[in-house]
Amino acid sequence: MSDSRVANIVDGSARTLAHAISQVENDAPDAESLLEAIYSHTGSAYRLGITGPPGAGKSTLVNELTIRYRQADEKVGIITVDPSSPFSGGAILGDRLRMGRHYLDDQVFIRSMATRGNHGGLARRSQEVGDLLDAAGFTIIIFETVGVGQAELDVMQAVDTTLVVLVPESGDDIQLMKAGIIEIADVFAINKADRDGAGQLHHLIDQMLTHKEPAGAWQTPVVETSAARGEGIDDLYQQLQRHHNFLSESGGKEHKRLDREKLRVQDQVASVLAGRFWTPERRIMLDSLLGSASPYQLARDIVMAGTVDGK
Ligand SMILES: Nc1nc2c(ncn2[C@@H]2O[C@H](COP(=O)(O)OP(=O)(O)OP(=O)(O)O)[C@@H](O)[C@H]2O)c(=O)[nH]1
Ligand SMILES: [Mg+2]
Repeated sequence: MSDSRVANIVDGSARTLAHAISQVENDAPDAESLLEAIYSHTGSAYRLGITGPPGAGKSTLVNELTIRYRQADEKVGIITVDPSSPFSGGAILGDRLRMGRHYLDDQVFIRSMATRGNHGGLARRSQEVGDLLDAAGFTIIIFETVGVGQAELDVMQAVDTTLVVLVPESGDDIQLMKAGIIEIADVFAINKADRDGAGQLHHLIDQMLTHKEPAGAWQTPVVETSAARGEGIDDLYQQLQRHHNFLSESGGKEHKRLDREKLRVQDQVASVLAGRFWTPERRIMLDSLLGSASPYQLARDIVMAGTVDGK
């Protein structure tokens, strides 16, 4: 059924790809068979996640980096994940302006993805959308997501390299979100370095990094950029390439890919088991017992009842 769609995606049809992404986003019934069918075409793309506070200049950086990736003849897929927006399907107007020229380039695919308030499924969906782009031949897949909260951490589970973008004023925030942010960043960019305070923040991050558990031999670099002026971007680009090479050479890329697959298998098993478990009888049982004991007790009772039935 999905054979021609698979062929279209692999052949680079933007329309089929866009439609397939919507299906994944909406948990459409045949999304799973499509993902299964494209699986053998995945595994080669490099996935880069970019996160940071609202307005830090993430999209401006994505635009600049995309110029470099295109010069290196990479095919670039850009997914903007907006954890606060229920809307999707097209990028917002501002980004259209910032990434204007790439909209005309058929080797660049830009799309925004809504989260529909479903944090749990965000990591999985980001991976799946990444797989679709991977199968479509995109060699670099960039996920941009705003903030540094749980939703962003979920998205960052789906990538090889995490770039955290801060601005000179982020000093106070970073103290608060310490652990998380230091933990997930493979590369830091202090953007808007044309403003005061970049040096202080740089120093603060360096200090915090001295306490970070090293991930193999990787030392997290901190790069000062001014995306709006196009400054520091070459350095940033090189640090990202360096991390990509590091991952490829150390086996870390394959390790991350397998980790992602492991989560997928676990997800899948949980959903198959839940699907089997919730027979009409058990649903009725749940409804009739609700409120009679704690949810924990009820869960045990319902599972035990199943065991007694020999199921
Ligand atoms: N001064 C200065 N302004 C910048 C710099 N980079 C981006 N900006 C401006 O900051 C604003 C926000 O830039 P975006 O690239 O949209 O930031 P963003 O992080 O993608 O924003 P959200 O996706 O809305 O969180 C725009 O007006 C940019 O022109 C910079 O290096 N210096
Ligand atoms: Mg943006």
